[in-house]
Amino acid sequence: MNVLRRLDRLIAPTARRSAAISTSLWPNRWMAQSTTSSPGSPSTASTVTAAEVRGVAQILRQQKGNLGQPTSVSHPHLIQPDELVPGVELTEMKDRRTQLMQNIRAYARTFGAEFNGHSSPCHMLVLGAASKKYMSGKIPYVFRQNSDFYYLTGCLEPDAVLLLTIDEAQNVQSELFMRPKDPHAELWDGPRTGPELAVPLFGVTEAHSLSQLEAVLAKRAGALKPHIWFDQKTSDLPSLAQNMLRLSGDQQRPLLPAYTFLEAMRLLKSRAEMQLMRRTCDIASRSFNEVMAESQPGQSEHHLFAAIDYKCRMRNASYLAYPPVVAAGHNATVIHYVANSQLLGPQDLVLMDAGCEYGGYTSDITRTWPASGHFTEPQRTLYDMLHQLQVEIIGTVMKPGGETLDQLFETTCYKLGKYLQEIGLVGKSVSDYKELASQGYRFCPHHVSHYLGMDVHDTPHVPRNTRIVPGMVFTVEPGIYIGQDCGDVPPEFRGIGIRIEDDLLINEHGHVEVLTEACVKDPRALQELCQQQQRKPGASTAKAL
Ligand SMILES: [Mn+2]
Repeated sequence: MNVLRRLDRLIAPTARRSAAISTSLWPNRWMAQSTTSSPGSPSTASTVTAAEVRGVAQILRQQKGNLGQPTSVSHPHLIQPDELVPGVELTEMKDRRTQLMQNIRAYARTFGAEFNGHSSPCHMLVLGAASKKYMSGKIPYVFRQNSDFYYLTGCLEPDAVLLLTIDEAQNVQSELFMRPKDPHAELWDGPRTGPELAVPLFGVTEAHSLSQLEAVLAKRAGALKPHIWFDQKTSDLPSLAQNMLRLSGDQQRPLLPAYTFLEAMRLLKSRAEMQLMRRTCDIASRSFNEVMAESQPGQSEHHLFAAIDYKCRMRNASYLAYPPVVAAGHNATVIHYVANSQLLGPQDLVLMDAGCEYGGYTSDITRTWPASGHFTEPQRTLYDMLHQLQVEIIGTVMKPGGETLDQLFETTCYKLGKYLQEIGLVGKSVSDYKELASQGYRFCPHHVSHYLGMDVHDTPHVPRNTRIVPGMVFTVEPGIYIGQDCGDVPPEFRGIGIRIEDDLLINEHGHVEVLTEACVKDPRALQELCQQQQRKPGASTAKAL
């Protein structure tokens, strides 16, 4: 889309719209939920009894190493005694399932006696796990669980299915459909939890073998006559989608999309999730510092990719959260550069955009630094300007001009245009707010923020004009990219790309926490850090890390 038109669309409405009205674009269901859920507050609807916890602990001891995923008994270095998965207790998983179904029911009730042409007070939600994906033949990609499925179950097995129901009396039942135990398959791929142990491990009401899926779905639907919620488009399991279409036809009920309810819950992090976000951001921050300190001209972008991956994993991250951008010199002007195969030149800036995943939660950092440890004059001018801008934007969060992510973006575009004018990259005659903002957008043609959580671009359907409230985590990532062919910019600035990206949490007290604060970005501190390697004896000849 034309840059100006896009800006026009973005700026004109948000500037006029008050924060209270801006959220009206999001369906009513979001408003209803955002007022009922309270981030960071202790759970009130816990349904796990002490006897249950003791029962689970005993089963885990008996089944040590024989379940389909790590537990506190098999992996005490990763999972605490009360936790189902790293950082999250079973009781929280159960509460999420209950909350989701209550939210759906509350939403439907706002329509009165009839919802979607039916008067049933019952609801059924079906959600599939991710399936295994293959590179070629029998060679699998690394398995990553579907984020929604993991959020609601903590279950790490592929192909499983979750069924949630809420009846007239508001009883929430949860059922899991699991791959059955299979000695031959388990010999190759490792143990499966199986339906029997899924009940105590995941705290569900019932569990079945996957082969019973169709029969059980039909039975529950027949008994409850519920509204049926299923996200067909994002389902990874073709057979489940077929089952659901059949069920929808048999029951004469449309399949209703549930993703907005899940995203509204995932948008606001619980205390446990806040801790996981702090952890994943800290791992990536410290790893970044080491990579920056060790980098030097002559190395390959590829080496820095390997280094950040290695350092994050050594701090117990599962893997990098996305293919990183490691871009030296003018490669940094390509926003999604992922070739990562060029050598670092002596005068190059290096832009690295990388993050890791810890306990299912992602970090997302960008830093730009001089490979040699010394900025050139034009590099330093642009870096100082962008650094100052980024710090100011962080300071604007939850204040006028920063009450939503879109407002942060608008403020960024305007300030960037203004600062570029001050250093002579934008003509002195420009004084109009909109024109300055469009000049800023020309040099930074991407949004300055996205929500962050289990996914890197988390809760993507939550509008970015939603008011920023406690529990939210998002990035602040202004950049400046000047192509080599940018004829109207002084030659010394051409071919420079810089981005500085931090991850922010609004904690339960309403304070802004910069989760990636440990990652060096101050220009003076950055130069000092990057000169460390150069000072070491024998550092004049570049070596691989
Ligand atoms: Mn980002």
